[in-house]
Amino acid sequence: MSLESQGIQSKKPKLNLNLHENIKDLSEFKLGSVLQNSTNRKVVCLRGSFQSKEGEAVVILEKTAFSVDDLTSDSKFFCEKNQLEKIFHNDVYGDYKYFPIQELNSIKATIIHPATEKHIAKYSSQTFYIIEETPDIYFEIVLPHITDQKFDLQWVYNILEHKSESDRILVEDTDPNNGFVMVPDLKWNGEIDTLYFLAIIKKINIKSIRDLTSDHLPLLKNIRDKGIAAIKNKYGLESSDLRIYFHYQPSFYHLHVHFTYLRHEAPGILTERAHLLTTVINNIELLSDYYQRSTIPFVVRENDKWFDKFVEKGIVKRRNGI
Ligand code: G7M
Repeated sequence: MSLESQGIQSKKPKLNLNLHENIKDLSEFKLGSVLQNSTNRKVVCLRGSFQSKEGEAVVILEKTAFSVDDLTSDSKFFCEKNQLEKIFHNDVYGDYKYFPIQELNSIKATIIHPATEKHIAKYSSQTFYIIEETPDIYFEIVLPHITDQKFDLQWVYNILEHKSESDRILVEDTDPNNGFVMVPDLKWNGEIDTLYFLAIIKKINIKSIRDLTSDHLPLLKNIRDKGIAAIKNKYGLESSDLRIYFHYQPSFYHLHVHFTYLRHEAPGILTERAHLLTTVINNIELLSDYYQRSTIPFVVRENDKWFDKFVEKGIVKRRNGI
């Protein structure tokens, strides 16, 4: 049964759907402002627009990690086509700029167009606060916000219905209760060193870990076992090489699990956001309604729409001018 026939409609605006079909370079991108420049992660997030295209755009450029596979002694990293430009040398120390050939020198680009205010807020640098979310806060503030905001899940349904990314599916289980689709995360550049998959469940009524009970143990164990087996089969990694986790809060409310390479420090793995799948399973096995009874901390940004509600209720205090 299609998601439309279950009454779930696309909320996507019908604008400019062809940008991603034809774009070859960024010459038509008109930069408005730099939303964020992370010198640590080597990511820059830009706001702007495309000439003759309606709506705003967010462009994220990321210098990618080295791949060990490219670093063999006969690799193109060490050939004469690459330019080495000396800045200075002093005794045994030399400081250079190195310009490897184009194929070794790509930048990962993510383009969001048309971008909404939510996208722009998400990629802007902001002040963060921790909220200790009790079940009462969840029902009073968080759940109504999730319901009101009508998060656009069209890209998720496109994956589940094989309308997009179907050629990227690593593993799929079509069972209506315990099934899921596993695809490379949008952020992954395909290098094994930064391996990153996303398992998206087939069922449509589980928003986040808050909804999980012992009824969902078969689903969670199925994702764990089949996801690990698929990664082992294709990439030769063991379960002990993987960090498998949920985000709380997630950025979209249709349950999904992150599978990343343990040695890759993916964004969103800090303790205030990541919940290991095995810990979640263990907690539910100990107490079926663990996630309905728990206080679950999460981080909120000052520019998020719901931030003011937490301030109004006295749950968090705005830091003045800091
Ligand atoms: O924080 P949260 O648990 O909601 O993580 C959502 C994940 O979905 C992030 O890691 C995103 O990079 C990933 N993601 C977002 N979009 C829009 C897409 C998409 O269109 N395709 C894929 N494969 N991953 C996405």
